[in-house]
Amino acid sequence: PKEDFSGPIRMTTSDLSTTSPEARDRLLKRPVLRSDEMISKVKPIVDDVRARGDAALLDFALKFDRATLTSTVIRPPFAPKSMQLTEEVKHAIDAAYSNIRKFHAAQVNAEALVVETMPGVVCSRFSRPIERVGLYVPGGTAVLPSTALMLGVPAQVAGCKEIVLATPPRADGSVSPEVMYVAQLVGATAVLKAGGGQAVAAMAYGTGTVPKVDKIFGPGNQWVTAAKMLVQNDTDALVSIDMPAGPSEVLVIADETANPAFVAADLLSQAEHGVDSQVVLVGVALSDALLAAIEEQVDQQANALSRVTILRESVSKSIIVKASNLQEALDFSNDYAPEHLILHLRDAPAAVADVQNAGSVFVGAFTPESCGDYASGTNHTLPTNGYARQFSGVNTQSFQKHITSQQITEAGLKELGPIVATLADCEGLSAHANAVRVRLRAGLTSS
Ligand code: HSO
Ligand code: ZN
Repeated sequence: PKEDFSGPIRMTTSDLSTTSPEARDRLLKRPVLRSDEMISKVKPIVDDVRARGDAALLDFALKFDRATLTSTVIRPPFAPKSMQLTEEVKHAIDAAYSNIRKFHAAQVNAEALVVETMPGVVCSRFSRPIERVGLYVPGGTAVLPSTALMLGVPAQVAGCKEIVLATPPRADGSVSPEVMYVAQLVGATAVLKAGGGQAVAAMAYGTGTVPKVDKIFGPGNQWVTAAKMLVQNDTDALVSIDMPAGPSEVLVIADETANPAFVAADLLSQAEHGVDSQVVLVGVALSDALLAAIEEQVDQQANALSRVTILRESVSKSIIVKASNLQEALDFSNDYAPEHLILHLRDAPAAVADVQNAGSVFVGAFTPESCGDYASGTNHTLPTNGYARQFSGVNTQSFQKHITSQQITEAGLKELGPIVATLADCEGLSAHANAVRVRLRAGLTSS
């Protein structure tokens, strides 16, 4: 059947007061991602890059990006011509960089944590940068210099030595000047002109020209996600990834004080990312009039936006959930665990205390998600698909690892040693007990 492109652009409404627990569970679900299928599709690409290295990358650039490349890696210093921007764009990127840097620099754990757990027993924890990181910056329907900032800035402030920024080349073989400019700002040590699974494979295993990395970050389409999952499970690659990625989402909680135009604009800004974007509005005891005004705004604004075709599809799959009070709305949101949570509430700051699961929270009428997406300072690489229950968004510590250490004095060992020896005896591990007792005996005779 032909799709109807004339009707209003609207979401589907459910009322929690008349929704069964099973139906509520369905509202909380995201569409199923066929990850096994994607992994088997991307595997030949990953294997090919692993086997043939740069030659495979050049072939894939031609096949998938329609770009004829002679080399895949650009090393700094980058040609000024490749980073040419208008003053306005440069100023905007610089301002975003400055805010993101301030917020992420504050997250560097420069000071070691030192705790004397018993007299003479000192435990500490200190951090070190992950030495080599790979940042995937998607290409496709939009250039995403903002993603280059969100991944590059924490890598830079954490002190990573090798920063490989991968992005699909344009058909003329170049990388957008915005992304090149950011690559330079964040101190990228290599720009890899490759996209999809081939970029992930090149960074995971390394090629003749692409440095092998220790951890791969960044959002991407299903190919990128599947390739990240694949290489993460390959002990030969010895590489980790930031988090499982899925389609972008927002959940907006609005009460009667909400401005319908603001609410609609926030829903649409997330819905424009792709046809699979998830957009949820939870209304707190909203009047029919306000609900109708929001729906009217969604339709009106959507029709005036450039990505209306995408919006028509993503909005039609999105939902409005009616809650009778704020607690019910927050419970629903915590169960959904949205990537982004926007609070259009009479007292939005007070509601934050009850947020248990969310990637990032946008508090109050004048805090659009767009600001966090680009320039307020927080990171926009966030857990989707309900993973906000157990994952944090990308942050500076994602680019560090923590090492613990301990130092025990002879007096400290006199206290702690017998405890350890007893526990080792319990486990029947006499060499462990012996490592303590041999010292305690030596200590006794020497003193
Ligand atoms: N909202 C996206 C990030 C982004 N928005 C990039 C605009 N550019 C993450 O869910
Ligand atoms: Zn966005």
